[in-house]
Amino acid sequence: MDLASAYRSRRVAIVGAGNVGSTLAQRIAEKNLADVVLLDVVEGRPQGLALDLLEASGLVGHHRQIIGTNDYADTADSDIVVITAGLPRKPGMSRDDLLQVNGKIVLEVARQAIAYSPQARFVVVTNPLDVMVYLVWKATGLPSQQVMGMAGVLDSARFQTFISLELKVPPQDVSAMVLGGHGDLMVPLPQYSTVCGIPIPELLDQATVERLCDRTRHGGAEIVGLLQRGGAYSAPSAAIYKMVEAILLNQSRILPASAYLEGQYGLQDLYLGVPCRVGWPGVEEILELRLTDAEHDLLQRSGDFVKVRTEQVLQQLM
Ligand code: TXD
Repeated sequence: MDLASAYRSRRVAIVGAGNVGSTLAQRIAEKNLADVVLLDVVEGRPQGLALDLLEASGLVGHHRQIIGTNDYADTADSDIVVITAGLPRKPGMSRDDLLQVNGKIVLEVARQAIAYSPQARFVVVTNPLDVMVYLVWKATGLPSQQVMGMAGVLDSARFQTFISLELKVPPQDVSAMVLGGHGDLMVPLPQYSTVCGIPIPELLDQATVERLCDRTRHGGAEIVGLLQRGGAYSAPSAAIYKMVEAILLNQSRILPASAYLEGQYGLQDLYLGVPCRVGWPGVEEILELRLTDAEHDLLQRSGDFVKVRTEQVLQQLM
């Protein structure tokens, strides 16, 4: 690497300047993590959002470049491409209703973005998440470790919140783990979810644990139902930020991410939420936890569900 590129600012391209994308741009700039390029198909929207964010920079005290654009050439040489482009769920819609329409969008986005940033790491956010990550991996032709999906960090943060509310302890004292596909079949893991190291089944009765797991599984729908227009974006953008930071700062953090499985957990050739070590290479390692038979079965069901849909959309779109 030459000196100029070693010292150039880190750059994150965010494709999809909607609620999640624009909130993520704000978090990245305000925490001084990287320069941001915000891209959308809608003309004026990313430019307007970028200018608005830039005009706040003196007030909040950062010096990051924020560009809004409709042109992929402006995303050139990004270190990370985050894909949030697509349509969100409407009330009553499942994440899978979005399969076809968002599949076409993420394929197009991935093909354009990789042409300008061939070395980038890709973090996919668009729903239905695990299937979309697979499409992006295929479309970019990158090694699978450089392409991952964000969902588990958000689902775990929701579980963490519900545990903290139930036990009246600060959320920072709670560490929660949720695996599986980003959908109703996700697999919260109570015995790997702790308060200062104490597994929650030691602190809560089984019915309460089950209630919190259930609320976590439907955490996205709960917000969609309340908002009526659009979905969650504050916690999602904070969760993406955590992954982007882990990659850019090469933190080797253990985070649940949608990663490509080649036999781990007995699953093959699909993207699914599992605990990963995340750093500059992307997914450095997949951790295989010991699961109960019931959890193992749930993870298999979640994997089967994702795999069928992945194969279906691959046939239709590729
Ligand atoms: O945990 C997770 N993975 C998720 C996923 C958490 C929250 C949101 N989740 C999904 O992310 C959600 O179901 C959607 O599929 C995406 C984006 O959610 P957001 O709430 O930000 O949706 P918006 O506000 O509708 O923004 C989508 C933007 C919007 O500005 C469109 O104009 C743009 O995407 N869009 C495109 N940009 C570029 N290129 C193309 N082709 C395109 N099509 C739409």
